[in-house]
Parts: sequence; C-alpha cells; structure tokens
Amino acid sequence: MSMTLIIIVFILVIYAGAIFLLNLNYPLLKWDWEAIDLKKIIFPKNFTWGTATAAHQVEGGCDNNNWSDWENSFDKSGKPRIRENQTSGDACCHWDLYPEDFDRLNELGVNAYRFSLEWSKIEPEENVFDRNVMDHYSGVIQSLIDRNITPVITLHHFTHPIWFDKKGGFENSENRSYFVRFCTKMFNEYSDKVKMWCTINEPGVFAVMGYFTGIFPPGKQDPKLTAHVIKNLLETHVQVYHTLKNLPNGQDSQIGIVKNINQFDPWRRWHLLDWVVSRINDHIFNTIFIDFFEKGQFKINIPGFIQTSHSNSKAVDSLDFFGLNYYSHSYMKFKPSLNEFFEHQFPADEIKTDMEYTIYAEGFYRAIQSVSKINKPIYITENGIADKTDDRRKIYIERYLFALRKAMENGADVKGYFYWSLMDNFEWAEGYDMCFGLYEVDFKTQKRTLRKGAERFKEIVNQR
Ligand code: IFM
Repeated sequence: MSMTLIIIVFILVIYAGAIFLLNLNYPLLKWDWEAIDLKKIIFPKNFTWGTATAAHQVEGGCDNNNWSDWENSFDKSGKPRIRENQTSGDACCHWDLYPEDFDRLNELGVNAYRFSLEWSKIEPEENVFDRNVMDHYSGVIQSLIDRNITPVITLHHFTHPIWFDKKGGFENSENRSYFVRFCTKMFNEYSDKVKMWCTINEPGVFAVMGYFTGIFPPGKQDPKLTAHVIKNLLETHVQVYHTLKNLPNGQDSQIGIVKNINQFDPWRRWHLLDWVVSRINDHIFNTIFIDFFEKGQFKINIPGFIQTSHSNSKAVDSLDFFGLNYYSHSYMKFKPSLNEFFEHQFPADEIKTDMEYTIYAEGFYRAIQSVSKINKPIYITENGIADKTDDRRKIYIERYLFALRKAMENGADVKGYFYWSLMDNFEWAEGYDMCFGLYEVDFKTQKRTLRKGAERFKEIVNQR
C-alpha cells in the first residue's frame, strides 16, 4: 500500500470515527406520532398553568424605549427594521383593557399570569420614577389576585428606557447598577403581593439578535461584543438575584432567569462541517448558559474567533427556578461563504409554523433534559405557536404537552407551564403578522376571540 493510500485510509477512519461519536452523543430524537395516543395528557393537580405576555408587545404606548426608536428607523439600505414598516403603536391596548383580559384567564382556567414591567414607563428619565405608572401596575397585580391568578413579573423583556440605551445599555458593565436599582425599587414596591420574579427574558436572544445578526436593536454585528453582552447579562442576573434575596420578602420569593433553549441539529448527519456549525451554535446559544448556572463558569471557546473565560461562584446559587422557553430546533447546513457559515434547512416530514421553524416537540423533551442538569425546579415560562390560520395549534399543543408530561414522568422537576401567548401581539421584527395568541385579536376593534385550536389547551388545563 502506498503512503498516500495509508494516509487517505487513516483520514477516512478518523472522519468516520468522529461522525460516529457525534451521532452517538447527540442523537436526533424522533417519535412516531401516529402511534402515540394524545388523548390522555394528564398533569398533576398542583401544576401551575399560565399564559405569558410582555409589556411592549401588548400594552401600547411604549414610545420611550430602545424598541420604539428602532421601530422608527431604517437600515443602511433604507429598509424598515420591522416587517412592512409596522410599529407597536397601541398594540393590544392591554394597558387599559387588562381587567377584561384577566377575565379571559379565568375563562381559560389558568391560575398564573407572566407579564413584564415596562421600565421606560416607570423610570422615563434617569432616577425619575413615575408614581402613577407604579400605581397602575399595583392595580394590575391586585386585579390578578382578585381573580385568583398568581402574578409573575419579568423585570427585563427586551426593552429598556432610551436614557439607559444611550449609556450603552448592557454593553457596559458599569450600567448594571441602573438595572439593579430599578429591580430593587420594583421588588420593594410589589414583593408583598408578587412571589415569583423573572430577572431577564432570553438573554441569548437579546444578545444574538441585537449584537450578532443585528435584527433587534441596537442592530450591531459584532461577535466579540455579543459574547460580552451575554456575560454582562448573566452577571447582571446574579447581582439582581442576590440583591433581591436580601431584601424584605426575598427569602419567600422565587427568583429565576428565563432562557430560550433551541436545539441545533446538523442537516446532514454524515457531514462534519454541518456538525461543526451546529455544535458552535449550541455552544453559544445553550451550553454557556447551562454551564454558568451549573458550574459557575462562563467559557466561550471558538478557536481563532472568540475565546473568553470567567468564573463566578455566586452563579450556581442564583436561581430558585429555571425559566425555560422552548419553541423548536434548527437544522444547520454549512455554507461555504465568507459572510455566513451556515443556512437553515426544513425537513419535509416536519410541520412548519408561521415563524421560520417547524413543530418539533421532541426537542422540548430534550431541552427539559438538558436544563435539568442545573438541578433547580423548572417552569416553562414560554411555549406556543404562530399559526394565523389556526390549523396547527391543536397539534402543537398536544404534542408539546405530551413531551412535557413525558419528561416529568421521567423525573424532570417541572412545576408549571405558561403558554405564549394569551393573545396575538407585536412580534418584534415580525410585527403583527405572527399570531401566537390563544385569543385572536382584531387590532382595528380590539376584539378578542378564543381560537378553536386553543380549546385543547383549555381542556388539558381543566382536566385537573
Ligand atoms: O414573542 C416572543 C417573546 O417576546 C420572547 N420569546 C419568544 C416569543 C415568540 O417569538
């Protein structure tokens, strides 16, 4: 055998071995849905059922934050930032209509509601707190309690005041103190009635979309800055957690972070470069967060690109619960281009949602398993489908709740589930075209109508 042949055989053996190990370690879970009985999905009696929203997406009148600026701006080529130049505007008028929206929570039979406080309305200028706005949120909380609905507050859900943004937002580590001050004030104000708090919603999405893809504000495309913002958000969470825990009511409050887990699977399971791009995405988007809370270590290791390492022993002790948002997975195909290294693919055997992803309930099971490593109680703080024609919502709800129940039966400590969303709302860069609501909203009349596909959610919730 010539030397060249030996080298070729050697490389092929190494390649095949690597692919074999990758397939073994990261199997693609697929269930035979035809053979699964989705009629019997029964949850424990004490399970928390809720729906979720966020201020900017539903309240209306959010005109003093990073997103209101963004909605009125254009990219370098003159293209609007939001699909068809839409703006959040009056959104669902939830600011005024919240009492009737909360009647809908009773109609659904849920017992919890996750919503966010709009920092830019509460502190419109640096260190100026608006008493009327704070009283408004007291009314919101009381209105939930009057209906036997547990209020769950999110302190940062993608938006913050323009004054904070102008200081560099979460790009600057020194700015953390402004957010900590806001959180402290909110906790002092509401923690006698609110016992569950989410610090930051989807730090990975916020950082990747704002600083890597540039689809969210501030529209930057800088991988190193993305890593820095992620680290800063995680450190901010730790600081907020420990600050609030030491305040009155801190010890009897549940405080956690909300993180979206998205699986990244290689499009061609035999192709090493598809594996490389999917593992890198998984590393940036999922693993660094899980490791931070499991081991207190923040480590990004993409040789020649980003390498950073930092540890904080307080991180392992900074969660009373882990808030998991899950929607889908992404099939990654390597792209030989200098600008983009990968593209997304959609298999024919998976049902597409209106967003750029498919229905993949098995990934919900995988996501729950992966965050179970952190060893904290889990709340599903978001899960839902954009389905304008309402012909996939029922199947989505059944499959995802089946996956959740299965994960619980296999030992996952999941305490509750919040459907995203109570009603159609402003879906960020997608504007109003993505209809995630259990209730359809007619944005001209503000009329809400329960969708047929949502009936299955109601049935499962009320099986208690
Ligand atoms: O609407 C968003 C929400 O604000 C954050 N999580 C994902 C949802 C659906 O895309």
